[in-house]
Amino acid sequence: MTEPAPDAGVRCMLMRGGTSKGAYLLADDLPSDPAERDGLLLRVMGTPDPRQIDGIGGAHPLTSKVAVVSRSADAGAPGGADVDYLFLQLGVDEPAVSDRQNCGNLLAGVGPFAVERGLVAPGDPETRVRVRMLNSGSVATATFRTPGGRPEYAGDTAISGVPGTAAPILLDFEGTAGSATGGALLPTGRVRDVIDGVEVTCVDNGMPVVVAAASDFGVTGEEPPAELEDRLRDRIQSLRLRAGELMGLGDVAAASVPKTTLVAPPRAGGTIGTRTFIPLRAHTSIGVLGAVTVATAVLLDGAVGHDLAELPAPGEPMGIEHPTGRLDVDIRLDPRRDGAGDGGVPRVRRAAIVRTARKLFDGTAFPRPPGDPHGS
Ligand code: NQM
Repeated sequence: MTEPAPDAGVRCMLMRGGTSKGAYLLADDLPSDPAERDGLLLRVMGTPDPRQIDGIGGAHPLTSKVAVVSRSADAGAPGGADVDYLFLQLGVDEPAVSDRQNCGNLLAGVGPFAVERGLVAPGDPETRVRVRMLNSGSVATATFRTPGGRPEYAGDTAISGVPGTAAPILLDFEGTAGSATGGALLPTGRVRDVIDGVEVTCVDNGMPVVVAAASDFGVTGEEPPAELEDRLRDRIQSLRLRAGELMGLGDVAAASVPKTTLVAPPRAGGTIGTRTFIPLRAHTSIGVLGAVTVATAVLLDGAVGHDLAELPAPGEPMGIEHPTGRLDVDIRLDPRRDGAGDGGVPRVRRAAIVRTARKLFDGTAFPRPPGDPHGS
């Protein structure tokens, strides 16, 4: 579309997706030029400003997110997708927009949003939507309730980090290995590396993550996120800058990836304890694909975290403990191995997770005017 008049506003739905919150927009309602689009979105969110007081952002990376959705060109074709989903991570106090990562939490809202906007025909009582995650090219199938052809948000599924309950949304991922790192589950080619004297596993099964033991940072891994953020910021930054190079991501100083997850033995009956940095703010829970990736890592012989984990019985989900509870991930690895590395890397056969999402507001978002000295 052509750039709207500055005060015209843009059609926008605010949704909670999993444990995140973001603005969902149709690609057709946005400028087609990426720089114009990003400038508009920054002004809608109220970035840059630590409080995002003049926009709809929630003053944290987990609430400064955008989903741009459109009908897929190959909708209806065998192996095609129904809708394309571009995830954009917007900075809070920095005027940054990054498309270098997926977001499995916002993904939870994409299916219902696509039905709300008429991009896909709903089923009754449920709808399956194949979503192409444009950030990585991989596809996820979302299955959710649509009784009478309308998305149902109320339900009795609880997810840690969100008060109350809502309707379940099953997310089934395909082809997540090496999402941002050229297709390799272990992008450095090794199951362990040493960075700044600390043993790490650099892994990408949907999200590039550096996995390290909390004990190697002098913490238990049970500390509140804000405390870890203050104590470890400089060490985490140094670690991820070097890891970014080793993972083939180049200079990641201004990028939102790789994330870092400190792992510790589980304390609440789960598989592994985690504290995650995105990339420097501490996550209040853990990202969806972040959790899928960490779960995959701890299944690998020799990976950091493998010896700390209490692995579930075959067929049972893995419980990834985090600061506000636990996220269950169903991961199946194929015992056939391919690629180089320490003994070869198993293939990922299945990764699935249950989330919830909720429509919060639908209407018109009014951006700050362009040319604002604080905006872009
Ligand atoms: O890992 C946070 C989130 C995320 C991303 C982040 C996510 C994922 O919790 O799939 O969902 O890692 O920046 O929304």
